[in-house]
Amino acid sequence: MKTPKRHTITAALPYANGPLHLGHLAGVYISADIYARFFRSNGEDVAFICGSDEHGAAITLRAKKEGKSPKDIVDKYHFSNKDIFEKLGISFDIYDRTSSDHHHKTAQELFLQLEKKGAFVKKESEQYYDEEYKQFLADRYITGQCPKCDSKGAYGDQCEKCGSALSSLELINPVSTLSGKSPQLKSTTHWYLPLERHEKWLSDWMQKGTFNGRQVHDPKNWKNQVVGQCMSWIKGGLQPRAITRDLDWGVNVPVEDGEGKVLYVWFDAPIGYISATKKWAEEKGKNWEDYWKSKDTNLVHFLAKDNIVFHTIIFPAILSELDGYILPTNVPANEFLNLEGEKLSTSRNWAVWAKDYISEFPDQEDVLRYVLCSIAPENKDSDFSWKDFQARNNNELCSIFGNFVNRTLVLTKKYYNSVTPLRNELLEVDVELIKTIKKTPDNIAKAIHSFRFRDALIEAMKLARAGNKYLADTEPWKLIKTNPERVKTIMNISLQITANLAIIFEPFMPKKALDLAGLLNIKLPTWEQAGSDQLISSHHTINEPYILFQKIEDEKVEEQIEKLKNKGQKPSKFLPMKDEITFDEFSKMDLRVGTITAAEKVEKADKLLKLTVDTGIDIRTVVSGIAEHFKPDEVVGQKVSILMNLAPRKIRGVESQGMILMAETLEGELSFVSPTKEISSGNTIR
Ligand code: B3M
Ligand code: ZN
Repeated sequence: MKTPKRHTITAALPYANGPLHLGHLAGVYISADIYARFFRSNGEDVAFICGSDEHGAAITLRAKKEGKSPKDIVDKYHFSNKDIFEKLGISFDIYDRTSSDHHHKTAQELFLQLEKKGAFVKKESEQYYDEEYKQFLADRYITGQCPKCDSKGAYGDQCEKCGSALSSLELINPVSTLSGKSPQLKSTTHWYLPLERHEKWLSDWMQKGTFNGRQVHDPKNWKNQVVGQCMSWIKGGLQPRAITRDLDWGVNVPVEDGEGKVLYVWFDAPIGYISATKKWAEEKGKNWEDYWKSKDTNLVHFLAKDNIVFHTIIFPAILSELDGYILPTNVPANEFLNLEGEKLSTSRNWAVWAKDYISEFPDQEDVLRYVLCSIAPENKDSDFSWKDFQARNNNELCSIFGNFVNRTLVLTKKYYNSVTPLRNELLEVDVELIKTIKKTPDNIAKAIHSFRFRDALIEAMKLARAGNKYLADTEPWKLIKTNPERVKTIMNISLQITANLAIIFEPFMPKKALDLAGLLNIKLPTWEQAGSDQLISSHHTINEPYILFQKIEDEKVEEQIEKLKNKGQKPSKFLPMKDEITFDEFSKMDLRVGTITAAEKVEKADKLLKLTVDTGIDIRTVVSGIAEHFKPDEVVGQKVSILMNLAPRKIRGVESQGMILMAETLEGELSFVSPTKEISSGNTIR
């Protein structure tokens, strides 16, 4: 099947609750950007759509943890993530946000259309409820064991381990993430998408690429793991999925009995692609419907494997119920990127943050793009290591690409005062090389059309290698003395290759491609011109050469590895690191030196000691869970660190005023945190 000439390219909307790391980039955004840039360079009509996913329990939980409002959280990460994408040259046509009014409006309109059509069923059912927090436990508010893969820590809507979409009632040993207790069941009404109605057509669409009797995509072009995951779901029997939640942050359910409820984040987030397209089209004076309702549009969703079912089952089911919408032509989901041989983990800080890379490797954004594309987890999980990063930069970008370009430019300057020489009669080696120039763009295009971006990059690199080999074999620096006419031909062809490199590398390394065009003193040609051996005319003057790629020294990568090892905590040895706090938040804590002056056991509580503490400014009672480790008379006289301004709490009938700091190992061993020299009670700890 031929790819149409209009493209709606979406990249999964990152949750605006945390910063971007290399896993996000390699998993979704680099491939999506290459794809979008490639079609733009081909002069085709592209809408490259993304934005922040600003709803859902991931956001509200984060806000709660940080004592902020959800709005504070999404504002912070929306703008910082947008900025990172720009710096990395990710060329979204729009980076929208789902908390915007226009998105809410579109999501509500589509909900109402579906509701009117009878695409939902409404039913009352029992849902988990946290009595202590007086809240229903949607999605991430509840965790437990995954019923599909048995791993612990699956969420109420999804297991991140095996990618299964779940309903909270399926979780084994569910626990509320608010109170840490087992939840109660309580009755509530929700709207459901009856997925079982969609089983038949989804299965045909997925396996044969047909929809309503029409061939809409080529199933051979879909990744096995995507079809596999989706089919195993369908074969397991699709269940109705609730698309509303009892939460107060999100898109309100726009019907009378929807009060106090919002749309499920996975219902409104993909609609974010549509609302963003509308906004963009409006600003550009285009018709948004062309991008979502025209059969001539190639709709492609880029995402990582944990988002597959939402884009191959749930969103298509929604689209199929709406009038005139097309279905995705492909969902080329990537697997995961590991880091130095271990699973990436944001909670353990085992990650390379995009903003750190940008500040520590200035002007080397394209190197990161190059490396992440080279190792993209296209069909299986892959690994990023700093040593490999260095090797790819030094041995490929510097020694091959950069070396070839630099020799070409420097020799042109030296021999011809930077003016492109006219070429003479071609030899066999020249003819062969020109053939390579001609076929390279097609090879790249073929790979990109089938979402093999790694192969596409290898094909592009082959031309740089061929150029480098050409110069090494023909040795113009020697020939210049014996056969200067021959050197003119060699340098002319080398300049043509250099211009081709600028075009074919643009999707992968957009800034370097522009730099290269600048060095050649040409406007960056489009893909249609790629493959030509006449891009630079004779007598054209090129610009002053400079080095395009810098070597990365051993110390620089050692530093990165060290940094990672120091901040990243290896699995299971320690508790995961908590989220960042501000200095202000830290300075709110009033910590002081105190002395325990009396201690006794709390009745009927094995773990608790009631301590009397002289804090220098008062004498107070603190209840502390240390009774299994220390006898009362052992601790009298002990200097301690005490958190003074913690709100008083009643523990087993005793009011505790403050908290004693203890160092604790994972095995549960306890030790007091006290000054190492004589400091009297009342002095501050900062
Ligand atoms: N925000 C999930 C994620 O970041 C989600 C993607 C939405 S795409 C419509 O993994
Ligand atoms: Zn699982």
